[in-house]
Amino acid sequence: MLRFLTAGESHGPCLTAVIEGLPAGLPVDLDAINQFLYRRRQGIGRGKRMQIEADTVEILSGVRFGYTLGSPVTLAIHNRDWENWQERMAVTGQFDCDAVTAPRPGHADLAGVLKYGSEDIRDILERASARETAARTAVGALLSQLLAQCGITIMSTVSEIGGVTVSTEQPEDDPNIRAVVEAAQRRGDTLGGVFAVSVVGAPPGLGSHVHWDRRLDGRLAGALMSIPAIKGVEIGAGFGYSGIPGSMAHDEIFYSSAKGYYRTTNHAGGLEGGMTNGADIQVRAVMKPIPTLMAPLASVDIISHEAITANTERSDVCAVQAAAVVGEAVTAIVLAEVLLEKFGGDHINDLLAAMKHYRQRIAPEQV
Ligand code: EPS
Repeated sequence: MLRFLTAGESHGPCLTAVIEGLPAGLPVDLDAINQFLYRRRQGIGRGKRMQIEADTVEILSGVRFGYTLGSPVTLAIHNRDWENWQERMAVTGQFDCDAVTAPRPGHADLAGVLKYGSEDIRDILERASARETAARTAVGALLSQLLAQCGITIMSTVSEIGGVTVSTEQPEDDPNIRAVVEAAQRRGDTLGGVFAVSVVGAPPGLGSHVHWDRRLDGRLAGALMSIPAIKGVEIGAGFGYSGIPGSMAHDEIFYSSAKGYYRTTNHAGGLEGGMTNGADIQVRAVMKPIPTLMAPLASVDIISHEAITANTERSDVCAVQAAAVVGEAVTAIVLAEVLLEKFGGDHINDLLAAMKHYRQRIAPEQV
């Protein structure tokens, strides 16, 4: 069983992740993990924090001479900004700074202080911050290396920001997107958007129909919805299914000895009955606009209950391009989980041999 935990506050000393259940013998490419993290820092509308941080990973356990040992892998990303927050985020000593008391609509602030009994919203926002996704991205980056060994690759694209369609020719630096994000910034506003994640090369039969919590569509949707600010996920034709009859909705099945079973459409987004069906997995997610507005919305002070405006602090105007990279990472995590559930193996070669055996069983003509 593959499992992992992340820890760390946004302005604390370090973000960490511990991954348990990785097979031994997996070559680890640290530069590729750092490149994944670099991509997460990019995008139109990212804030000043991303210029401060380098987001490079230190591996503290589980890897020797470039290969996993099968023991827990600990990843650490040191927060460079910690230097500027040591007094406000000290582990020991007495509280001696201004408390944050103006909750932001849309953030974890209000529900968090009520639930955890705090009079300083910082106790909540530090962990609620999307900074945590740096740790999850590092985990996903490592697990995508496991998937690559098994012939599975994951990609993402951003299709829409602030209601504007992203150009397919210049997706990273579309001038129309830059204009709409800069206009939002001038207004003190923020923007959300839509991204898509696709998985190529997954064999049929990952996940299972036999029990609800083994259905891969549910697990993928849950993973994507757990990225801060994600408010909707769809698989394949998704909400579009509402407008088409069954005769047009489902992907007819064909067979040839060269290709095996194949489809000419992929409305299902690669998932049927909670399992991969061998087609590309296609998932889309919508991110709401970031709740930290420089022209803040109405709120209520959590101590005095007087009407005030919400807390403002350094943040992003838009982070949809970063969220797409995180979407790739969480998808890699879930795919690695179901891959290891199906094929297991304490050494990477056991995993590869089990996959080969399975492919021979289900498609003897094609192997
Ligand atoms: C983020 C780091 C944060 C924000 C952003 C994501 O840095 P800071 O709060 O120091 O500016 O840029 O967090 C949020 C949008 C949020 O709502 O918390 C990161 O590393 O991705």
